[in-house]
Amino acid sequence: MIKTGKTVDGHYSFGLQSSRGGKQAPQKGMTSPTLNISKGNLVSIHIINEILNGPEEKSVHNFNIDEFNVHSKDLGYFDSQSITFLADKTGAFTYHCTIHPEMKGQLIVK
Ligand SMILES: [Cu+2]
Repeated sequence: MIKTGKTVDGHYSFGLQSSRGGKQAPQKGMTSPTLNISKGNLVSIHIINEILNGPEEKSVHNFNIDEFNVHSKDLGYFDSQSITFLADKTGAFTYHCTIHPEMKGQLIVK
């Protein structure tokens, strides 16, 4: 499960959320995690946008991995979407939000 968040310096980033549930305080200082998966796996990613919209700042995000044709819709506050794709090639790929160029991380398929 991937959620949106902010880094210490206030930029947007992606973060991981455990699927165990329970209360989690909003985390400051997230950095977009590197996702490691094995080739041939069917990968299911659940994306949720947990950044509240500010008056001057529409917090809308999306999630994309171009090489695997993964493209979420634009997610408003607390919108979520699940995307499943087959990791059918190895390498290092970038996942990113098209709205915020600083929101990106790496997907490693081995
Ligand atoms: Cu974004």
